[in-house]
Amino acid sequence: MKTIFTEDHRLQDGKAELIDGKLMPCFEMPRRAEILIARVRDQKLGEVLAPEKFGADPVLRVHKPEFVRFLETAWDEWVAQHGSYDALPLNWIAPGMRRLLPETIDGKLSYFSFDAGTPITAGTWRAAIASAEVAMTGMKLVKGGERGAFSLCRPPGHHAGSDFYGGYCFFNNAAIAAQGFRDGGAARVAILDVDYHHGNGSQEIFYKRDDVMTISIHADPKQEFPFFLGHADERGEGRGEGFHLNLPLRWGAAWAEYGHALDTAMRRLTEFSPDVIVVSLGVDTFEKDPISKFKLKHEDYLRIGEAIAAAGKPTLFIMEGGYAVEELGINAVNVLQGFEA
Ligand code: SP5
Ligand code: ZN
Repeated sequence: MKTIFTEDHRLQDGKAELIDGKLMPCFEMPRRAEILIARVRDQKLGEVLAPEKFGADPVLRVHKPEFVRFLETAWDEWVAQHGSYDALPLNWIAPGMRRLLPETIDGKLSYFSFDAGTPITAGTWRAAIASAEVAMTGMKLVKGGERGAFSLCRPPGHHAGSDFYGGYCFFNNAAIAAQGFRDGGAARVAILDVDYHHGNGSQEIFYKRDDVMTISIHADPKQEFPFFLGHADERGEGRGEGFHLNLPLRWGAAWAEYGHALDTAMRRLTEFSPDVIVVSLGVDTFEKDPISKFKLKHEDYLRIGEAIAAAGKPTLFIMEGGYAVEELGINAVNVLQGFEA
């Protein structure tokens, strides 16, 4: 299958994130994409294409204009206030407080974010737009008749919601592509999220809708980031009720548990009968992932790809997480090769 990739991902190169009570080098680093594209080339997965230009228009189909405007100017506002180093928020809203947009950059960062793991840098805006363009170019390929395509997105997207960023994500690439399919004439789109972390942004964006189903298999939010969404009883709201599925697994889950959840996910997906599948492809479920606690092995990723292929739908793979950097390429490309087998 074809891969969409751009070097512009390097423009997001954060220095540090707050994790385990310490400022540590960012786990979400440019080397991740280098390893991924190297594996795609080594394995001769297929042609590698540069993204087309789409600008901010498709981003504005799922994100609020004030949020998009904020990300465009956040770095400059931060530099004017503090100087030229990465921007991180320091505090967030608590129950009983009022969600009013502050005037100053520190307040705006707090307003539009949900963690201190996602630094805004000089290149964040351009990298995030480029990542969305990688997703949209993959969307166009699949819409144009490709059975599968791999959008090698970086930075990732599935934690970003309609008006917030966090979890290393700025724009929700999978949601942007899913909306792109809808706008291009698809009646029903399913987002299948296999990243270790719950796809809270994707769920938030589509929760009240029945045209884009979200299904996520992830570490139980009772134990794991992002903690406040992704519980099994969340099934959608209004027209969306019954069109959103969460399959949380406990820390330590290995293929036995994972494969069972994937069967459940694919059964519900198939019943929905989408025109197209968007896969939020995180491989931080790997046994050696440094920030995660599932136990998947290299060969399990082939099984994930095969299970997705069995649905028999055109499928767009959107890269999300995975931090065992040196083995990232093996796991992600195994999913794609399992799909193609
Ligand atoms: C796209 C994606 O995978 N984002 C993940 C964001 C995770 N943020 C930090 C989670 C912290 C979990 N605790 C780490 C323990 C390591 N010792
Ligand atoms: Zn993740």
